[in-house]
Amino acid sequence: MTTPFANVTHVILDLDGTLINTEQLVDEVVSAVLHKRGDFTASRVRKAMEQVRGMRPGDGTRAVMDILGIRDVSVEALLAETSALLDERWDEVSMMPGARRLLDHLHARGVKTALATSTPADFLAKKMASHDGWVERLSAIATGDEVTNGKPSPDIFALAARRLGVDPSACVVLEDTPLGVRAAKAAGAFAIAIPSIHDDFAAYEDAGADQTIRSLYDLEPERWGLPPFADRVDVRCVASGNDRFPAFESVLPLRPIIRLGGPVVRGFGRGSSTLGIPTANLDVAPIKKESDALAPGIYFGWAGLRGDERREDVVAPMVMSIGWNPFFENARKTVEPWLLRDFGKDGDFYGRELRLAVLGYVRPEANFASLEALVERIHRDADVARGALATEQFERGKDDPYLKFLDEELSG
Ligand code: ADP
Ligand code: RBF
Ligand code: MG
Repeated sequence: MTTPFANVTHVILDLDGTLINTEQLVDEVVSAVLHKRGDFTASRVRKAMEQVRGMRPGDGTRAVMDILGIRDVSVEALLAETSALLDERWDEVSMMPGARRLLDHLHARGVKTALATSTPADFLAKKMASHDGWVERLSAIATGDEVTNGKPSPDIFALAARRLGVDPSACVVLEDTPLGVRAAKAAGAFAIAIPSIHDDFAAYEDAGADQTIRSLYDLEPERWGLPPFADRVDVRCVASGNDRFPAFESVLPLRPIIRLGGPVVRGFGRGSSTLGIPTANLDVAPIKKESDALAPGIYFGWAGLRGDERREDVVAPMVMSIGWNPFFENARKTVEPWLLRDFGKDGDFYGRELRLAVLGYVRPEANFASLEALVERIHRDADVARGALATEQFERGKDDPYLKFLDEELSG
């Protein structure tokens, strides 16, 4: 048994970047508006935006204008400009990976939850218009317009706790921004940081986070005295002759499963050469929605690879990495499956269509002390994947028509 960090009874949730995936959209829209107001470098705007993440829209706009020295327009006018653009696009926003699972779990187990969002109530209604009723299942909502001071002030979390009828010390807060973590700690609550934007973890520690995790998939409610998730399954790993790892490992089945695909492109050119592990990279841009539905991390599933004049279509087990590869500090997100089959002389996939049915989550992306340790862990991931895909639950995933390009043949 792991020792709990705390014994809380209630959960307070930040909205943007924690439950719903708004941060990239807001960054994109606000940055574009800011760039029109001065000759700023992209990195200067990015840094300014970083400093205000988590603030109320008005506070954030004012702060960003101060940082960049924008004076030829009022805060209200700039806010109206960005709001109008965002209102056109809120329907693009989906939930963060693992958010639905968490809300369903807490609701099913009778744990009371509150939303503590910097968003004012009138913005919130527009933002949530395309979401199907989970907001109504929360016990309390505290919005940015209801408090005198926004995050990093503790007011919003104090208000949320009051509405839940408990002291903040009985609450754990889930937050994706350093300012939000700071606010939660100032209120006297526990705080779990879950960075939503590919980010430096140090800022969250500085803000006083009690724990930092890479996504909601890695949340362990029992660590906080809350009921544990019951949906992980233990799989017996296919022996790799490596006794440094236990025989069983738990994986998280994805509900729903995620399907994504596209032509195989060139990656960083180091999979085979540096690691001895070839990974068939997909272009992320055309599959942004599907890949954003997966938290950065390691997954398993089945791959369907389109044949050509010389080669047949194949379906093969796969283990894949999605994210920024902390060990190599990639600047862009990659989606890269390793197909767990030896293709020999047929192993050139470039340009061929690859389709993936992603069935389960194994672990978060990690950094490693050495290349050997990374390689060893990836081989272990493959053992976990083979073990999982041999169970009835996951084996049948290989019959997915999507992997066999049947949908295309049907539609002509
Ligand atoms: P890149 O950086 O271009 O992705 P890698 O060194 O990672 O190059 O090798 C990946 C390429 O190796 C794939 O695009 C594919 O053409 C080939 N390949 C051969 N066997 C496999 C396999 N089992 N899984 C993934 N890719 C493979
Ligand atoms: N890279 C990391 O930096 N950290 C990881 O935890 C990690 N896990 C991986 C797991 C699997 C199953 C695979 C196939 C790759 C993983 N990689 C990881 C990515 C690896 O760095 C990448 O394949 C190479 O950089 C080649 O592009
Ligand atoms: Mg690769």
